[in-house]
Amino acid sequence: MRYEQLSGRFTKATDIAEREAERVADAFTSPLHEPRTAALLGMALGISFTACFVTGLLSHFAQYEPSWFMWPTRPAGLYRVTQGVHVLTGITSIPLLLAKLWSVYPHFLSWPPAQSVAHGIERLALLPLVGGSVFLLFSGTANVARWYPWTFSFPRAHYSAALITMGGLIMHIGAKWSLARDVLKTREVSYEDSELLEDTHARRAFIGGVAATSGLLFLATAGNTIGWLSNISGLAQRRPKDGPQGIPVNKSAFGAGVLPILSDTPYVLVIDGAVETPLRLTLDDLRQMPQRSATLPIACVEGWSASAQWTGIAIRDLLASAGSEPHAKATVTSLQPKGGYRISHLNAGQIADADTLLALQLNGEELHLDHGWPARLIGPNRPGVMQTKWVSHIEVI
Ligand code: HEM
Ligand code: HEM
Ligand SMILES: Nc1nc2c(c(=O)[nH]1)N[C@H]1C(S)=C(S)[C@@H](COP(=O)(O)O)O[C@H]1N2
Ligand SMILES: [Mo]
Repeated sequence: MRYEQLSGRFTKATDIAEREAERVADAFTSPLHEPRTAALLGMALGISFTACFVTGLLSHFAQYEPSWFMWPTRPAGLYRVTQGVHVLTGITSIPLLLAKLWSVYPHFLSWPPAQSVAHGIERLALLPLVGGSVFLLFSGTANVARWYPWTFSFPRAHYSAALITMGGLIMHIGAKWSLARDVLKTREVSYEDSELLEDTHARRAFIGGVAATSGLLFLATAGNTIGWLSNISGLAQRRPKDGPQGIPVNKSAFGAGVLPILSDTPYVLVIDGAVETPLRLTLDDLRQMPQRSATLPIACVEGWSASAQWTGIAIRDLLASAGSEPHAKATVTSLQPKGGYRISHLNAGQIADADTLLALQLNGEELHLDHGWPARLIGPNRPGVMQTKWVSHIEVI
């Protein structure tokens, strides 16, 4: 009844949408299951998933640079912002997705599942959309909580799921756009009709509750990267000031297995590859070279970040002293014997930037072992995973 009053005002909704609406009207005894609720939550999800997708793609390109693209070094804090936004929009989407699925679940019970070929295709696209959304939010949350209940490569699976989900989302928007527009532009409050007014209040309370839950999740996680929120951010996995020398530690020297190596063999840095004179430099050699300081954040892919002052030798000076070409690239390797993060790459722009450092000091002190003593890479606008610690080898390409 109520539903018919509303749907009577649809003028531009497609036939399918209208028939579908009539057919399931009986199942929808609550205003929370009406298309207006689904459309409002859908709009919010459309915005948050697009923000997640764009920032996720940036993270992908920063780490796996295609040949036609060079990830820039400026602004120095860009990745800190984009990856912080990625994790925060992802986490705040969880209540939106749950509410949306709850709002539309009577559709899942409708029979037959499709009324026409077009409707069947539209509904098939829900599989990648819903499956992909659940997978993205689950795998992302587990990853930042450092719980890895899988054996596949997280970035690869998460990346593929993002492409599949966005494909499904585009089809879904195509299918629901006109219905969403119609229900959202209808004036919903009718002061003459008390039943309709009650529904409006119920829906507003529901949407308000979902928004408040998302807001709480935001506050509970944003302290990962916003220092003054860290005291109330109960779910933040890292606090910007917690850790040796005031910076969190991702992988400790013990965990990386570098302690025996550092204590058994004297440290040397090897610079070779496309250079005129391969170099072997001791820690004293490095300390005697011209030093430079820069204030740069560590911005982890997991969304936490913290800024510090780093002092060391500009990579470009280091490579120039070995006689490398100005537009070279380089591969940087850690003493760490195994693990995915022991190697990282520097593109030509990163080498050219004077603030890309082989750092020996953090906030005015010799690096802590856990922050990569004796020498670590730190550069502007680089994802944390690429700020390699315990650097022992630079190969110029
Ligand atoms: C992650 C994003 C989204 C997910 C997972 C999602 C999921 C769903 C599902 C499963 C349905 C039920 C469809 C059926 O069974 O036939 C649905 C319906 C709907 N969605 Fe979305 N949706 C999303 C985003 C959007 C967006 C961006 C819009 C805005 C255009 C939107 C508007 C709608 C509308 C209007 C309905 C129809 C509700 C009804 O007839 O009761 N959705 N959505
Ligand atoms: C709770 C939600 C989410 C969290 C916590 C999360 C977390 C993460 C993390 C930690 C990474 C870095 C992976 C790495 O390089 O090791 C990542 C990458 C990425 N995310 Fe998410 N994510 C979430 C939701 C989403 C959603 C909804 C999308 C797309 C719509 C998405 C798309 C991507 C993409 C494309 C990447 C790049 C993967 C790559 O490096 O190849 N994420 N995400
Ligand atoms: N050799 C090595 N370097 C590494 C890592 C690692 O596991 N091994 N972790 C990286 C990651 S994921 C981050 S976020 C930064 C964190 O630096 P920090 O521990 O000094 O804060 O170090 C990076 N450098
Ligand atoms: Mo990281």
